[in-house]
Amino acid sequence: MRVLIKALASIALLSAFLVSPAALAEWGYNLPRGVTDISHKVFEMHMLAFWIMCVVALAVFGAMTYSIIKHRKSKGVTPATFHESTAVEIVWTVIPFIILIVLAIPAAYTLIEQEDDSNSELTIKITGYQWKWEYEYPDSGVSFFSTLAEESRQARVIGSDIDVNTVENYLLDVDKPLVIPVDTKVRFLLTANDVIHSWWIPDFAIKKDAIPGFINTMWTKVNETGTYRGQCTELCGRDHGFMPVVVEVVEKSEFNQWLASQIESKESGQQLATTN
Ligand SMILES: [Cu+2]
Repeated sequence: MRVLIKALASIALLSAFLVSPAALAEWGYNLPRGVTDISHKVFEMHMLAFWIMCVVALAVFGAMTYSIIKHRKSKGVTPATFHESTAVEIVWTVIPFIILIVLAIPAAYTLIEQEDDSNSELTIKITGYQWKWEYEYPDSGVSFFSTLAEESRQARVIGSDIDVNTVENYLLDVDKPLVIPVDTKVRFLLTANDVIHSWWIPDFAIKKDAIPGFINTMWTKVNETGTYRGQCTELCGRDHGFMPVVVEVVEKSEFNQWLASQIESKESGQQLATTN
């Protein structure tokens, strides 16, 4: 009876997984599909590995369950006494080898592509601080800090009496997001000013450590405009959970306007400083 209950529970669990990838993605437990070609490739590789694992699990646990039920002692089955089987050993070496090759080929191609930041159209320098990000557009001299949004900041204080569930994008919102143009290959130069941080946007499938004294590079080319959110993913001290990453992806013309306005406000600020 117990075996039957266990078998039924396993079937129920498996059928929950045997739904389409789209439904899985909507469910919220799966890897996000993302909005870049790289993120799509990462998602497809993840699904390929997932289905291979499902087949392997089904075959292994199926054979195991069948053997346990069919050859149980209470039925008077006596154990086999053979030892070693070259045929079986060849089969269970060759099958995993083939699976590894099938997984390694797309993984190698995607890894190489992920690291290739050549021919980028825009460069942005990202610096991690305890506990905020600085974004710099070296070609235009624009730079600013991006810190936790005021609503989240107030709600996180102990004794604030603000229900965090009422705060939209709690701990995932900033005062000034990074702005990048859509359909443009953007290269990021990543470093930190104090301890190691890590810059991550799940929808772009990019995440890299920001290390003091080192410049790491990564790149993205986003296919859809929108607001994308991520977090610092390297435990960097007391307020590690309070330095989110927000990226605004806008049309190219809108981006140029935004950049021009940033340059303008920077210049007027400088003028104010000299006249005073
Ligand atoms: Cu950090």
